[in-house]
Amino acid sequence: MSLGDHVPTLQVLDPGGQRTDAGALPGELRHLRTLTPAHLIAMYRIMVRTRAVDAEATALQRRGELGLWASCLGQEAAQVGSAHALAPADYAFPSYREHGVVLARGIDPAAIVRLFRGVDHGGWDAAAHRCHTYTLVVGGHVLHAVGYAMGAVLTGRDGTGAPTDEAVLVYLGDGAMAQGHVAEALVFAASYQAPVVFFVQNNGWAISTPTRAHARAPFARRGEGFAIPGRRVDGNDALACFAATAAALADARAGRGPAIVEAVTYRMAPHTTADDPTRYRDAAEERRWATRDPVARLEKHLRGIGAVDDSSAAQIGAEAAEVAIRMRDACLALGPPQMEDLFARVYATEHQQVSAESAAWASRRVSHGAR
Ligand SMILES: Cc1ncc(C[n+]2csc(CCOP(=O)(O)OP(=O)(O)O)c2C)c(N)n1
Ligand SMILES: [Mg+2]
Repeated sequence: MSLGDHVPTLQVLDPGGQRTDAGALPGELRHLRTLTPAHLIAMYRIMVRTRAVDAEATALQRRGELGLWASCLGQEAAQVGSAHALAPADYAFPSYREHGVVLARGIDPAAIVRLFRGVDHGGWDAAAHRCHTYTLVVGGHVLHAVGYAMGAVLTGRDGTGAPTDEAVLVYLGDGAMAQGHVAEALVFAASYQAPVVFFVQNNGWAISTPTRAHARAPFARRGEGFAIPGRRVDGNDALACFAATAAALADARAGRGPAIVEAVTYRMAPHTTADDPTRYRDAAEERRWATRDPVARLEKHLRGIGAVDDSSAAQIGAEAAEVAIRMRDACLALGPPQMEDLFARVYATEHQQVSAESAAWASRRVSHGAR
């Protein structure tokens, strides 16, 4: 028996950038009405920047300046559209390819490359930006996000015990949804009615494992047994991602508990720079998704409503290129990773296990004949 793939999908912009509002619920329409052309241009600007930063970081990795890079190419609408729904006091928990979310939170992209160069465990001040640092343990941060949301309710607004209206937005992938600890996170979120929205970017793949291999029903329905409502959206449509996330976050802030938003999108790039997708997926699939490009879709819409023209689009592109160049220059100004530093900065104070690992690394290094 199959639960099928038939759940309603919210699409606000069709691939040609025309407004359809297909499947929009009243709450979502209300949030869409709050968007001015200036909001849409702000979203578009961050999406274009994200793409430029992503391409530059990929080039830096190819030149040996970064150890690894996880591209978000094709997922800019899912990330920037949803992050646009965050209020300043809300808290975001990205996984490891949410560069669009990080930029939307006002974090300098030069901070992101610090992690991928191996000079930092994080790169930015999570509390100041209300955006947690990246987690590479798949789904590990989903428990942290739920715990944080439970804590926000327990300690109240600014720790005063007064009711809080802070919500948490946690980003996870289709593959992460198969992790046991993510199921535990759903149990706790539902039991405590924690103010947390699970934003699942279903990009079709968990490295080389296709989504269909481990998910027999849409992720929008995964919450049913936990009593967590779910919603599926076109993940290449920034406005659909905004509207569904804004409605879910508003419910969470109002004490109506957690929700799942499944954004159906596609990872246009390799899993990371260490991956070769030609070994496991079809070029025709990539070509099909290229016709649904999320940045082009929002741009078509903006041109259609007269909010962007050739000259302003070129200016936004030039600004994005400058941001990427500044990130490259900042990266090249960083020295090589210092392993001793990395061990020293795991905990604020010395820790027995880390000290043992540091000593083991040092003796291995000597046995390999390093300086
Ligand atoms: C606990 C754990 N298991 C395995 C891995 C190796 N790994 C890294 S990313 C990944 C796939 C994750 O896929 P998904 O959740 O769909 O996210 P995406 O990479 O597609 O954004 C795996 C298996 C890991 N980092 N952590
Ligand atoms: Mg995936």
